[in-house]
Amino acid sequence: MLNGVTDDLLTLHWRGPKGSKAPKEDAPRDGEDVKPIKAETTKPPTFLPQPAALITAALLCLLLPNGNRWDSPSADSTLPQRILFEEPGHSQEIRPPALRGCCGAPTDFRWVFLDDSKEAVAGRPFRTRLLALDAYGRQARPADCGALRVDLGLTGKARLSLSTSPQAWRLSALELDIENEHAEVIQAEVRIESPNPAADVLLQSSQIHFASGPPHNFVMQMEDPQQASDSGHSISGVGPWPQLLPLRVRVLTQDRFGNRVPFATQRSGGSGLALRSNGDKTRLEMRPANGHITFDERGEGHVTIQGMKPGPVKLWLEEVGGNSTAQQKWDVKRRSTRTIIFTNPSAPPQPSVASEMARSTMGANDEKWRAHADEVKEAVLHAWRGYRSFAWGMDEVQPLSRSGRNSFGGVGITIIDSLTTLWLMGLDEQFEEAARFVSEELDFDRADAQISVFELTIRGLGGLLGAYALSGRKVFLDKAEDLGSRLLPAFNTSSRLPLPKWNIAKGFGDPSAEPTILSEVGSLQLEFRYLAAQTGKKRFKRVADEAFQAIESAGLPGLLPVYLTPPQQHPVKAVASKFAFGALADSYYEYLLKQWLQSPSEVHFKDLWIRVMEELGNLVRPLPTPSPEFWAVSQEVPKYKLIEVSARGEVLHKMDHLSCFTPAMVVLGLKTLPKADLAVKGRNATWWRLAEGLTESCTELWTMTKSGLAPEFSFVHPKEPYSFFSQLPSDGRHSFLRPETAESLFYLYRFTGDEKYRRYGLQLFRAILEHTKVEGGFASVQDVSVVPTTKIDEMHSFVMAETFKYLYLLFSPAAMLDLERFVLNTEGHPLPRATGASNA
Ligand code: DMJ
Repeated sequence: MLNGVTDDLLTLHWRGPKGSKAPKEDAPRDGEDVKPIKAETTKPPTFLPQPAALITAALLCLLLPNGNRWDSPSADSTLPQRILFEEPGHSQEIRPPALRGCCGAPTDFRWVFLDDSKEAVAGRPFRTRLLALDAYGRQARPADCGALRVDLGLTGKARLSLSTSPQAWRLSALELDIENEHAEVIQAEVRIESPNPAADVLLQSSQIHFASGPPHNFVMQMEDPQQASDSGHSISGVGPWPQLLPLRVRVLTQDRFGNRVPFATQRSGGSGLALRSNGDKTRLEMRPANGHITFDERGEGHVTIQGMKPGPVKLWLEEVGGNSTAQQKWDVKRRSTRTIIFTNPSAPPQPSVASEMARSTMGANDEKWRAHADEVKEAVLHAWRGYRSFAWGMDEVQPLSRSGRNSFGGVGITIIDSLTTLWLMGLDEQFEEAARFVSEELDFDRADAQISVFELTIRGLGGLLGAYALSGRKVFLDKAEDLGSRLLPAFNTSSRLPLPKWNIAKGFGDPSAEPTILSEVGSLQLEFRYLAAQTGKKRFKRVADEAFQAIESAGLPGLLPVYLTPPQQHPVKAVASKFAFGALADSYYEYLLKQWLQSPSEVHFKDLWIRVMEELGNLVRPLPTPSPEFWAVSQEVPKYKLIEVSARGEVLHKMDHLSCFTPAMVVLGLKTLPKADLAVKGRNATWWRLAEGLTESCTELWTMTKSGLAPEFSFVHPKEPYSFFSQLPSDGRHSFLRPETAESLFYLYRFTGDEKYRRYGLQLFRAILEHTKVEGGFASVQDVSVVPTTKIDEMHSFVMAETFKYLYLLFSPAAMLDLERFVLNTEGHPLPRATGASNA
């Protein structure tokens, strides 16, 4: 067996048209004086042809003297006819297919199993290559290869891997990556058809043996000889306590897909596993006393434990000895940790760990909403699988055509942007997959394109730093530092406002004469400041602060127009443009508050934010500071709308869905600003009403349409009660499944506990499921007022990064994400908050 392939079963034969002529003796063509790599193919081909030989062949092709390098021979030129293939049972002489090649038409194919991987492993793509050779054993002409139809037949659960296209010939080689989640032997068969109607078909068939992957799951099962019940967490014994109740702990190791896998053989250096606990001998005894587990050949081991008194004990497996990294060892512990509660059956029943958790972390209604949180998790899994199957490594999946697109230079932004969601949802397997991509495949040198500095910061840096903050894994910080360093020169402008786009692979950006977008330069600071704090490299903070100071240097505290002068222009000035809280401005305002939460000693951020809040009323209808008489007659909170004001002061009655982050921001301020700040001018009451009223309108943006999805923006009637127009604007009736309303529902629920926000969230989620779900993920929609919806072939990375994350958090207990500890960047990635800014 070689490379996971049983070579003795490999056969190669032409199935030629009946009665086809015997191939003639081969002879080099005019001007060709080359040696074939391998001329004969009457036997099964040799596996693993040396790459060097292929390169030599390619060079020889290029050096051909008679100019037929990539020229086609004339249509009627005689093709070399020399190959004799065998069919099982009888020999048959067959004419090679009438194709042309660099050095000859493809007449001979080798299917080889080339890869760094030493064997086919369940869960990893196994690389194979199909090589097209001409009659002399040299590389054939790629253009002609393109005309070939290649089919791969696979048995078992094997499939062609996500990134594989059976048409994408490169230098006469086609990569066919095969993957399988099961450890099994599969039959794989390649068929090749030429476009020639008298097509010859080459069949090659082989067996591939997928071995189990490395141990990933560590299963501990209690085998109780005295009928103790194991409910998953809690174990009760029989008879009065203290009773030494010996329990056999059965330990199994499995790969990611649940295939049983012996632990010992998978790790180098002969490491072993030991059972550990947080209890001393007065609480728990083990046999053997050191907890070391001896595994049998099936990968099963045992330790006996005895609880010595009632109460919880944490158990986990620890890797001992061997060469595994600290990270791998930590993973073993993390994956295996389990709490067991030893109970005294004669005493009143003790709460299980789950119910303890429920009590400490779940509100009264959390249990009820858990099923909906699980549904959101399922939706993320669906989206992830779509992306993984059709666009892995690319920026975004195109869920209709089931392909991918690179809208951010091909850095795999969906993977980076999804990390924190996967972590929070406990989708460990998918998180590990994403983490592996970051550590093994993510290469910013390949992102040779002009990419938005803002998007790379909030999605790329934010995603990596959030993953680092949650998981503590250094690889995320290292990659963030790499990305941050590549972005630094974009800030090197005369104004200190960064260029809008930068090529992180080559290190240049087109000097932009376009006005600077406020939100793009005003929401980079959380990420760069956190990066500086974690790496100790002050330059990251410096560039972000200088950009922020450049905005301030325009001399307009409070509301700012959406455009500033271009980055190369100094001094910075505001450009006459509209004032808005939606597109082009949004996250600048959000980051004023959040920078203060990140660094509470820098009160000028808070002061600036309060100033904005003081002016925000100008962009709200009805005005949010009604007279006391108004409140005297109405306790009802108006459905506030955010409108825009042009440079000349005209009101534009239009509300962007993007502006729906505002209620979230306002309640976050209400929960964190010092009480003294909120007591001034009735801010507390006004802002609460504003947040609640705006949330109602944002929800209405969704529920008012036929599909239940929100349009990109809507016009607002210019008179009381300032309702939305029922007719949607022709250029605003699409939906990208944006997250802002879900974001606000999450914050409003978190800070008020009012269950209506969860109900609203469920309505949003149902509309997304019903009208956007397709096989490849969740598609954007062309017109939210038409059902069935016409879908757009795109799924933005923020759908997983934010929309589903906020819905999941909305339906989950508060402990899922502690907002006292974390502040979410504008893409929904949690970054640590400094302590100190909270009025709770
Ligand atoms: C996200 O990338 C971020 O939330 C950003 O701040 C605004 N736009 C999108 C989502 O709509």
